Amino acid sequence: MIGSEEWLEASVPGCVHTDLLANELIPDPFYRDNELKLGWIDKVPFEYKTKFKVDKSVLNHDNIELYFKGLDTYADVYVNGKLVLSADNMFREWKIDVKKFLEVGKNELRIYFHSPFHRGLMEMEKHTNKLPYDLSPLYSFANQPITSTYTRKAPYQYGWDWGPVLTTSGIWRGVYLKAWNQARINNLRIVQKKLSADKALLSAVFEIESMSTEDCFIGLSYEMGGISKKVQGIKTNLKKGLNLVSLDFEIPEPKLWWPNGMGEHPVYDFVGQLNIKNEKTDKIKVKSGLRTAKVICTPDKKGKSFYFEINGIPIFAKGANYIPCDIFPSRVSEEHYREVIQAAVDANMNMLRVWGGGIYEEDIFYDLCDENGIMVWQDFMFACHSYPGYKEFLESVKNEAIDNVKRLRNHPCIVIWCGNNEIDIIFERRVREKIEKRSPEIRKKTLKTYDDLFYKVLPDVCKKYDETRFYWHSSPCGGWKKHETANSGDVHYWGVWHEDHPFEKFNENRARFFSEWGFQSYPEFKIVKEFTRPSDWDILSHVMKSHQKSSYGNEKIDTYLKMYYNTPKDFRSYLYVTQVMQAEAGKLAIETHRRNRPFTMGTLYWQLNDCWPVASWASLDYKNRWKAFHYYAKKAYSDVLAVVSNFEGCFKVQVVSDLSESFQAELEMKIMNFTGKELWKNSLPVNMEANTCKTFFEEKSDTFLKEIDKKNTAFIVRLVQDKRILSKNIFYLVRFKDLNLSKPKIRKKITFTSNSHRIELSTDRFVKSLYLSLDEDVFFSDNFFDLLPGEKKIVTFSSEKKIEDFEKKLEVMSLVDTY
Ligand code: BMA
Repeated sequence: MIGSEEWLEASVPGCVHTDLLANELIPDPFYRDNELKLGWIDKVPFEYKTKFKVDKSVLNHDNIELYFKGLDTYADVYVNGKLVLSADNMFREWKIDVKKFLEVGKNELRIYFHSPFHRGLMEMEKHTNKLPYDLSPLYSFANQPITSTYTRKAPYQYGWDWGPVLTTSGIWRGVYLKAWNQARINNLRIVQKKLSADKALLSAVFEIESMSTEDCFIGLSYEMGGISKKVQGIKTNLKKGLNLVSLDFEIPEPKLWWPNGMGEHPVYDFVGQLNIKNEKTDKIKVKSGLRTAKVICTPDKKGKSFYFEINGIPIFAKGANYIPCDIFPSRVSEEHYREVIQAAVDANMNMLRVWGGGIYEEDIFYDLCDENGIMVWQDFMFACHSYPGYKEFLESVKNEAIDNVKRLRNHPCIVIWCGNNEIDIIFERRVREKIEKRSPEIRKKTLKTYDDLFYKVLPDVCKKYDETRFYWHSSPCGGWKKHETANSGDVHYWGVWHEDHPFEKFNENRARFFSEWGFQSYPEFKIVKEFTRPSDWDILSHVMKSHQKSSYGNEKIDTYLKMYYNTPKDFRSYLYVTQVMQAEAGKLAIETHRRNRPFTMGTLYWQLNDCWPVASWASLDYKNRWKAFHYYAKKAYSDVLAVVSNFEGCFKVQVVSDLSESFQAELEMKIMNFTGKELWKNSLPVNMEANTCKTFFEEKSDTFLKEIDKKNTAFIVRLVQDKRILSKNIFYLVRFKDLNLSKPKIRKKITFTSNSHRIELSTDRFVKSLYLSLDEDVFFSDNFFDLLPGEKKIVTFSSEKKIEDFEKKLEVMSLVDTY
């Protein structure tokens, strides 16, 4: 820290907050309201230094480059006291020729980080006047000036309606010293020109930097499933400077990459080789998968379709919006990435949207999405604000886009580039109105700043560096310079939550593709205990309110609680009921969107994960523990789903299948009262085509449910194939607060074998959203489920050690216990 005499240990990759924390100079930013005490950190500069050894053999190279994978953000870099770089964009990679600054033996690298807050302010002051019309802030989630839009840095660190204001600085990605002679391969891109079952026509495009004109040989091999093959290399001539060399080749019987649930997700390893004068000059390794990916926007009677087509098959996108896993992204471990992607896979998702207010993710994130068949909707990092359009800013964005498109374009998982999050609708709804009143000249200029970024700079980069991928200029929108509408393009549906629409509106609200919708909940009591003291255990306490970043979050939750649930009797019940409410709302939305296929072809809820412990729309908490919604989402996203709906006077049972093959099964339906008595039942054969939704049972609600005591019954549907349950669903006929639930007698039988616990549960009457909890951090195979009388439910969890007094420690509660 500047001004302090002492140099402290620091980590690279890292950031100032985590370094200060490790040196015990600041308290844990997530504990109680500590965040509010740390606002000084982004107002002061910090300096990092290190010594590194360069030996003669390294220094003898013709070129030595200092390579930063990322610097956050305003960083002056000095090598042996000489300024070699002034960085100003967190999302860029920086490569500096440092040969002339290095010495044999010890060298010093020093980096001075300016306060992002002050530098942002300076940029803002310098350029606001030059902007035709100051549009910032359109809206602000934090109470500080929106300097963020003038700084190319992760927007969410300036505060969001689920995130703290912890605006950090630091060497957030790796640093390398790269030495080379003569020529090197900077980049290898695998371009798919034609793909069919019998062969893939590909081109390997090498970007080679050469110090002189040279004859060279370019070679390539690829590996799949342990078998390596060499393709015919080429001889060519390199000119001095940058060269693009294409090597066309074929892969016979290619192994196609498919989204999760549709098939395998094989990833090929490619090794590119550069030889000059029979010497192996350089080598590069990249991975890629073979698939075609299209976004189909075809006009039809209602508007225009919007869906993803992979290898010629229309895919219903099932997934969530993804935000960075930590407010300090440099400390996210590989293990954490594995868990979060695994949680998406386990919940039967096939798509994640990397939302534009976060970061272009680490390579490992995309590697894991490749390996697991998770398609990625990749936003560029712009969200919810107007951004400036001055020359230097556009240039910086262009370079940032080039760096990231080039880094990520070989990943088969990425299926769309998207310009920004919600700026188009904000422009439509707010800015255009505001500027209508201005002179035509100002109006023109203002709109130009938006168009320059999202209709020119970004699509131009995509076209030049990754022409095979689809570019969509904003999420949501209705098409090229068209508003979002239900009938074309993608939609963010926030009527439920932001506009107080009842959950039932999910039924009515139709769109081609829901790229956002959601509902908030609190994390579990166990987690709340980690960041609070007992005196904070009140939703309205100062500390709890510091972990609720939506200005009207608690109000909204209360409004919906009143609509659907009995008032929770205490703090713990409150936390639990908010989770169940979020889960039920999410279930209804997902089921509705899926049964509306093929009109609707995708649903991504807001949001998968959290970046700190907080009340939020996430289905996973900060430590990737499953909230009720994640368990519900897993069921609602299962490949085969039986759905019940009661809407516009029509009671329906439908089956949705995302399977690529047809199947037959039996649909068993019954109405049961809460003590387990069957009041009605029916069973039908089901013949399902691949990838469809079909209605099997349809009655007029009034007539069908006339004699039914709705407060004491539920409709249960099972889809059974050879005694195997493909899908099971329970549908309630009234709102949850109107159910006549009574205290059940729940029997538990617990067995422990090696490292796995098995809990067998049964009940004498209906149990709504049964919740198992333990103080130990364990993962239950199922939770928050409804338990029916006469049913045996097995829940397992693994734990290395036998938990002492397990029976006593295992807590079981359900909705009836909360009021
Ligand atoms: C969406 C997102 C975020 C926000 C969320 C909840 O529209 O794009 O900006 O966090 O709503 O309000």
